[in-house]
Amino acid sequence: MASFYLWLMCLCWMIVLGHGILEAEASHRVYRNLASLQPASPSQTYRTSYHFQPPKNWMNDPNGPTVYKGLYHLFYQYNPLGPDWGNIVWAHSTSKDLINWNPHKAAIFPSQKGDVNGCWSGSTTMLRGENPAILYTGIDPKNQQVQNLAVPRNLSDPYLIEWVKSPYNPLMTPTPENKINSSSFRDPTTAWLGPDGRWRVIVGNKLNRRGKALLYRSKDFVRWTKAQHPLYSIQGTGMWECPDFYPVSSSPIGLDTSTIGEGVKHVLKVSLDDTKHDQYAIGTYVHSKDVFVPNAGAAEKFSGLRYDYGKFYASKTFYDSLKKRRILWGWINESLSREDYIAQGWSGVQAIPRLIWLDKSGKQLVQWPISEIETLRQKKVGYPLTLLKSGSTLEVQGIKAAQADVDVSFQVASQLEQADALDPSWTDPQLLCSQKGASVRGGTGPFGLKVLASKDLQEYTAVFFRIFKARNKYVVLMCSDQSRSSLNEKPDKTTYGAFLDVDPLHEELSLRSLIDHSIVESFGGKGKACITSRVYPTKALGNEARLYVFNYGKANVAISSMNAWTMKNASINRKN
Ligand code: DQQ
Repeated sequence: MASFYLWLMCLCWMIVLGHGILEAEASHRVYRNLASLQPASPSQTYRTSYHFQPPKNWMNDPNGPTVYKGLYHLFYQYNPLGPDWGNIVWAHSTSKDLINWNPHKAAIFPSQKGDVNGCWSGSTTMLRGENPAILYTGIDPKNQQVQNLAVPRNLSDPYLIEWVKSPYNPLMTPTPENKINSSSFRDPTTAWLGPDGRWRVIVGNKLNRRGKALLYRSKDFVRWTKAQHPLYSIQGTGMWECPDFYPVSSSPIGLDTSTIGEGVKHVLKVSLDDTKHDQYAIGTYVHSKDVFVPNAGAAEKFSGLRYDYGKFYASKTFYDSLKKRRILWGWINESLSREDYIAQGWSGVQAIPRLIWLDKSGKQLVQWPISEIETLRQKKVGYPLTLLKSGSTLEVQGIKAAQADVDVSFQVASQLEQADALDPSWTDPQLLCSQKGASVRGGTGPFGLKVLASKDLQEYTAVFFRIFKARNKYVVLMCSDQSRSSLNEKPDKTTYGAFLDVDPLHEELSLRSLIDHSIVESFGGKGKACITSRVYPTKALGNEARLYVFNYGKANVAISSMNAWTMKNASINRKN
């Protein structure tokens, strides 16, 4: 503890002496003078009520999520000194249910040569005997990115409060011989154990414009050797941050990271620094050659598959051995200007943890909020089969609309002849959604929800579907239109969109949205496409927020079922 505070004091001293901007080679630009600015008290206007966030200051990537002795652990990139990126440590919280969290002191903070300039992202691996070990990126005295190891001081402590760093750190370093660019070498994954008894881990990297997942192997988790070839790489994709590599099967039952065998596919996810998108490919892990071979057509630029088509970055999965499932965490950044989030006194929220598995088509992943979130459901309103006539808007009354969980299903099979034709050049769903927002009338659609809406509908975020007729099938577009989400002009209001692999002729179209004051996490087609929006209403705040279901298409649409719940507050990182 004493050394932590000593380090904090040193940092303050460095910050007082330093002025202006220091370029960091990650995706964050360091404004030394801003990184330690704190408003008198953090603003609560846009704080969430059941999403994970610290009481104040800056948070980015989720780090090293795991479960140990019945307790869930989440570490995260955190600036203890202010609401902007800088001074990064691994903050730490634990939970019994992944919903309510208790804060602890920082688990990993600069204390060695190998991390004196920062403790960046990494992952936890369960070594034999269920002993956790963390590999993370340290920034050394020369500002080089190196990989370090930390292990718990006391394995009998389920809270894993104290972490001890390996005296052999750094374990993986950039050298002229290994041709690793020292400013593009970071974010080790959870390691997996091969049939030959050696551990494997990948580290994000780029060489010129080629993004790479560098592969390392080790017998003892301490001495690591770089493989001749990367696990996978793609020309022209830029830096691969926070890679993730894990097995999946087409069942929500998850697989431990080292699982290989019949019927098992592998997922390679990378966080593309250039676009701030978390993209993934599904394929085969050929363990005899230690390479990842994407499914046909899935390779080039990850063929556009994303975990979430809104704000969701630097994500990480872990295998929950308690409940035999794979869980995904992801960081939701602010859409405010730097000036405004600094004035707010905090920045960044974590998305609700999601169950993740392979769709039965084998072509994509499916995500769904963990079932524990349903324990926060309070007052419920339900609607029976309802006809939503063309041009109608219906208010969902009786719940607290600023903090809600809503699940609605639409039937449109009998109304598809009115669907507009899809122009073959409309291949970019985000662009299509921005051109055809919620106020653009179509044949079948737009229909869906207006959330965080003001009573006069001057403000709302519209999450909706629109159906097009292609040559021999119907195409479903899912949009989150933020153009009217706030009367404040300053926040970024980019509209997001995704194509949804659901056949509206034979299937219902479902939409679930988790609404939490300034966050809307939406799951279309039972989790086949997810869109997270960060919004800042000025009127639709607290009890003034409303929820509507609407249909602005020419065709009538049937609501086959709709349930909505008020969500109660979770207890998140409150000081005891
Ligand atoms: N954030 C970390 C890096 C990572 C980036 C630094 C992704 O390790 O590459 O805070 O957001």
